[in-house]
Amino acid sequence: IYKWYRSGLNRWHGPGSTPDFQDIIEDRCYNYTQRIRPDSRSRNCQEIKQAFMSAFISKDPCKATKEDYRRLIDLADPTVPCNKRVLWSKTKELAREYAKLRGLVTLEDTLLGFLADGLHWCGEPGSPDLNTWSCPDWEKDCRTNYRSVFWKVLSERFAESACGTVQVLLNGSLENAFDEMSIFGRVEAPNLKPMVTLQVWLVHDPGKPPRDSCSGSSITKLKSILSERNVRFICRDNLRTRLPILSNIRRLRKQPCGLF
Ligand code: N1C
Repeated sequence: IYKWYRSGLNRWHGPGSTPDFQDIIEDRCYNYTQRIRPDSRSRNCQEIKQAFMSAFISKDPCKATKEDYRRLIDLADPTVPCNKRVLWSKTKELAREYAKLRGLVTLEDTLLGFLADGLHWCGEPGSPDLNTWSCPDWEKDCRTNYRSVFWKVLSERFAESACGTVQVLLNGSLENAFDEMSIFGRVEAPNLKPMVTLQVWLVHDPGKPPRDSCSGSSITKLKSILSERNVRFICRDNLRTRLPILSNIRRLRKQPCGLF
């Protein structure tokens, strides 16, 4: 019976739920609401944790819907300013450093983004527990898994409610800095509001020659998606910085032509 049980829980190709998921959510929630953003102190962390758990516990891990997260999102709707948003694709650490230095915000600066950052979670029909053996992988198992749907819903809301100038850091050390299949490509860029300006920063590793540029085909594709939506577009490339961890951020900040 144990063997059967284990093989059932082990059938997905992605990492299993993060151990102590519930405790991490709770700790992060108190940390965020009391220390990081004390203006959000009125949020009820117990209720938020319960809403998160009941979104996916005992459910088929491949049948996540937006609806499943509705209650959680209602409880923790972000209040970050609409004109200070930073998006990213394959440049997460750098984007966060950049946002911090410029007083801007990424999705991980909102309560829900902060709670779920770097975690994995999924349940199992008929079980009150998280599956810590494996969770569905986006490519190999199913796209409608609870983690993907979560980031999709959050990213969509973050992008569609943005205003003014939105910045995005893309990775110019890749062949296609703009990846149509990424969350930025599928969800965020196509949901920006007309009249928003998207400022693209194409950054690349100083140790390597850039592989993509503002005039390359992937960025041209992005430009056309945006122009259909009446989103204004500015692109700057040849910005050298270490990816993904930025060790020389302070030095770059002092350079007049650098990203900072
Ligand atoms: O698929 P991506 O990047 O283009 O998604 C990034 C894009 C950002 O602008 C964020 O606003 O979408 C948002 N976002 C997150 O904030 C986030 N935090 C953690 C999307 N995904 C996020 N994750 C996880 O990293 C999630 O599991 C997702 O699949 C990856 C995104 O990686 P990417 O391809 O570099």
